[in-house]
Amino acid sequence: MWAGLYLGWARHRIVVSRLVRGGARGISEPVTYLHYGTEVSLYSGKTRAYLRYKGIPFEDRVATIEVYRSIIVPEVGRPVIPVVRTPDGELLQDTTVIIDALEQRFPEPSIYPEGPMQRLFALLLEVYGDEWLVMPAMHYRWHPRRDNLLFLLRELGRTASPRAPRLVQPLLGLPAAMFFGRKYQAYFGVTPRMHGPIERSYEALLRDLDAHLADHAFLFGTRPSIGDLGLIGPLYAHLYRDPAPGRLMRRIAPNVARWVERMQQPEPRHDDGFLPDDEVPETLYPLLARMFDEQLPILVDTIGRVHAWALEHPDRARVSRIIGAHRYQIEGVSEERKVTPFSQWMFQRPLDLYASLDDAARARIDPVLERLGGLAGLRTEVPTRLAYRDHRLVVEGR
Ligand SMILES: N[C@@H](CCC(=O)N[C@@H](CS)C(=O)NCC(=O)O)C(=O)O
Repeated sequence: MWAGLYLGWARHRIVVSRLVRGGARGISEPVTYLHYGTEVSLYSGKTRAYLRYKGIPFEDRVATIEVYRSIIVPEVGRPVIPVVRTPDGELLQDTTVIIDALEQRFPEPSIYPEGPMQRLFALLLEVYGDEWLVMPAMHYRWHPRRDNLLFLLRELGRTASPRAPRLVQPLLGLPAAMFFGRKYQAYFGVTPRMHGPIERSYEALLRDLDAHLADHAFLFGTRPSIGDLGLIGPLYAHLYRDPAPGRLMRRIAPNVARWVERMQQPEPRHDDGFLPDDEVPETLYPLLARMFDEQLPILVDTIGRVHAWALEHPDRARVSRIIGAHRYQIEGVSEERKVTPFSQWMFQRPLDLYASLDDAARARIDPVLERLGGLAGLRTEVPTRLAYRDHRLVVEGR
């Protein structure tokens, strides 16, 4: 169905040409952004897909041990990827911050739909991808060890020390494998009892998304949105690219696999923008209902926990990465996971949009939210707002 759509790349190229400035002697020099990340990293897949779709000239730089030591840790304050260096030397971190900073510089074509319903659902699906689907991503990466481990050790070793002999690289990948392979279990509460529920939920999600993508190139039409970018993080590096989950995706959700390829390797294609009249296809409803059922209670609880934490720590501006634990539930089975204030900061984006809607928009959107189980959650007040400042999560106003 999409074979006829590969036309009209010119719009993207206009953006690129705006970047070409005259040099000191009148010679044009391309201005390049540097993207520090790696193919195996979940969040790097989000920013790389964004940079490619927008046609922003950038260079992918592998986040080697040396890059962490000399650039990321000194400037960001902790080892985290992806980061983007702008041509004027600024270092941006956090995928949402990176995307929003670049949207200001390259507004067209925007990845934020204008229509309030599409925009709200796109922001919700960004939170879902970034902050929830990381659970199946980690599970399917580290649990099927026999299928994935050698591939991962090679990839992690190649990233850490690209110049080391190839035979030695898997050994050099071990520290990262031990760090990530263990850390996520307690962090997200992915204990053995949750393996079945997480797999059932993820496979149902794949089938739902596959049905949607049989009729649409992206979530909201012929252009990727911030929602697509949220989903591509977990659905690329881990769930498409790692051997075991990659086979699963290609087998039960081939349209999702093709969407991953479209997201990661955008080619000149026809871009009619988002669907007209702020339409959200009903084929997306099961995804939203699943998010509301599994993640929304955790997001709402996080808001209460953050407020209590802020009251207990009146002198602290910087918020801890983890502030206790709470229980979550998937497919009727519950487990404990860490409370991560960062998720609140992401959730504030759709909450703020919802709070700003006029009566006409609410009259249209509320019945859909009600039907899908999200209305009460989206009416949550945020007594302690969080901000992301200088690469740190802080209490707003402190
Ligand atoms: N919310 C952040 C998350 C970045 C992140 O967690 N990146 C991973 C790699 S994909 C990482 O560097 N983790 C190191 C850590 O969490 O200590 C973003 O969107 O950039």
